[in-house]
Amino acid sequence: MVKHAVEANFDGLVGPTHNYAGLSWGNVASKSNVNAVANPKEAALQGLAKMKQLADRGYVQGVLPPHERPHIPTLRALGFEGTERQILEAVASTDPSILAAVSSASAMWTANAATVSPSTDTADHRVHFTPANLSAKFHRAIEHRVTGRALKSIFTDESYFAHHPALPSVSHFGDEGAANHTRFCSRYGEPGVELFVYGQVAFNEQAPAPAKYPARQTLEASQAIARLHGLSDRHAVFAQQNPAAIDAGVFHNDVIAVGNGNCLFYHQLAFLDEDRVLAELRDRLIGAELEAIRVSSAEVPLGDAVASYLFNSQLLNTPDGMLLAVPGECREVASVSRYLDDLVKTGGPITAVEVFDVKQSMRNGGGPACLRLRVVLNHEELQAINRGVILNDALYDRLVSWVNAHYRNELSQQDLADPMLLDDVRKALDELTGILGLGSIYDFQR
Ligand code: SUG
Repeated sequence: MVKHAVEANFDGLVGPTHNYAGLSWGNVASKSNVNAVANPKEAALQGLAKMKQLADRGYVQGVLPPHERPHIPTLRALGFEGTERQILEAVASTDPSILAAVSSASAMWTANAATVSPSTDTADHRVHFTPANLSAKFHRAIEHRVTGRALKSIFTDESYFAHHPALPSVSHFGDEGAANHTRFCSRYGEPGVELFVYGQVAFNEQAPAPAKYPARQTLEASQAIARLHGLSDRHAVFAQQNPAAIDAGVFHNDVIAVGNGNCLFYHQLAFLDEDRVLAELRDRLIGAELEAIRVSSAEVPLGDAVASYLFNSQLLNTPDGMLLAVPGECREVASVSRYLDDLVKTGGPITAVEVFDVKQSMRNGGGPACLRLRVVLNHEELQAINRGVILNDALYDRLVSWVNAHYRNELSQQDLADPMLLDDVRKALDELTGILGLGSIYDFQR
């Protein structure tokens, strides 16, 4: 019997060290805002406001915690010695780029936290999680251990939830998680088809690949995740991202396509072999016809799609269709704003557009869809999770007060060496694990 299921969205709470370090070559916004002064408090409040707006509309909204940064254990592993204060002084004076990397609040982009397969798709009928190794970028490659701990402390019951370690952390198995993974289905509780999008084939140097920017995800990584999660061929489609799109700044598939239910909203330059992708999805989708909304370059040039993050929107079910939750920047780019006005008039599956202000995150190349990890859960699975992370009015109020008490209004690259920052972060995170009921997930708590 098909069970009723919902899509829960787990947003990353922006961390107290949110800053602009220009760490992500290939991510246009990250590079263009390097050294700008960030406002971590505003960033966290913007993220919480988005979560609250969606929770108020009745969506199940969860919270994933920020990570401990700067991460001293990583600095020790790199040979920095002495007290924590001495380590911070040394790395700031000799290797400020390393300090920036171990200080990034990048765990906020939880679309990269993991790949999640719902229980209706997997061989053992459990929900499967694999934290992404994020091996393409040093500052992100240090996320997966704590991400794994956080996921395990939320999805604890092994009779419902299966947790895999991240894939081997090398470029051959570069994995960026749900940002390159979209699930289609007729209803959430029905078996679905999972689309894995990769940037290059690691074990074939002749295969097409981008020339300018790195492809972060490999086919081999995507296949490994599908194997680990016990997905049969009927439940998986693999598609290569268009290398030209990666070279234009589309570093994850979720910068050029988004799907929900039976709907795929995508740019014509998203996939290397568009016709095959659509045919395979149509073939494997059970109980519904695929609704493919193709945006042409004539309607929205690729550069405008990247600048506005049109496709980094959340696509959510509503009682009478689907809501596209877009970043504010979409209203600042003429072609995109015009496109959105027309979109809701077409009579297609997307019936509403709502704007969300996540500007602080956008300056690092993270839109609304980057900030959330989707987890489809049936009623029993939803009951089984740690409910302390599910946003309600009381938790929202508590988190807003917590941010106001602990976060700074300004953070520059120079501030990262301030030993007080590390103390403040740990104090805040210790309190947060209590608020969310997560137990001891951070290295400093162990
Ligand atoms: O990995 N930016 C992130 C943005 C991730 C967006 N996620 C999705 N598309 N799902 C990245 O490039 C920039 C950090 C800096 O430059 O300070 C950064 O890591």
